[in-house]
Amino acid sequence: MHQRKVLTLVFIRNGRDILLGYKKRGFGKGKWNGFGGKLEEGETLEEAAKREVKEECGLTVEKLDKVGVIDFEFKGDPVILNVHVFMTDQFSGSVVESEEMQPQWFSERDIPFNSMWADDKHWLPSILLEKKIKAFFLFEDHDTILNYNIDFVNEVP
Ligand code: 6U4
Repeated sequence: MHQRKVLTLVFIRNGRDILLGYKKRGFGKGKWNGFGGKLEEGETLEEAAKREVKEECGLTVEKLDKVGVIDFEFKGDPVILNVHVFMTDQFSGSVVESEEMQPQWFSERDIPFNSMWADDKHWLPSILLEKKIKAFFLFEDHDTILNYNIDFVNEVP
């Protein structure tokens, strides 16, 4: 039987720029990623997503758009990561480096896909075009995708 671990992942955009964080520790260390993590006791997905954004890059976000849900399975691992992806262009405060993340704005034309999770290049461009997705990725190891599926949906489940 598979266990599911629910996680959030938030992308913040400002016009044609997108904020990514260079992960300094933990899962995905050494990669550029959106902001997010596990839910704390009693939190909704949105509350958890907002808290993680604040903790990891210093910004306060109000309205989050639900843009995707992605299940990640690692071959031989019973834990499925159930990642809820959000996007927003409404934020306040200033960007601050945290212990976990070094944030940096990137032009949408210059997203460092080679230094991100291998799945990101398959779906992040669609999200930036305001499409919504429901996807599944099976990884062999942290760098290799064995197979995947992406469905475009009107509403993220
Ligand atoms: P702590 O609290 O330190 O144990 P940490 O190891 O930093 O947590 P976690 O679990 O809080 O990580 O968050 C992992 C983050 O990585 C979440 O925002 C989801 C995201 N993530 C996981 N797999 C991903 C993938 N394949 N592609 C991607 N983001 C992914 O773009």
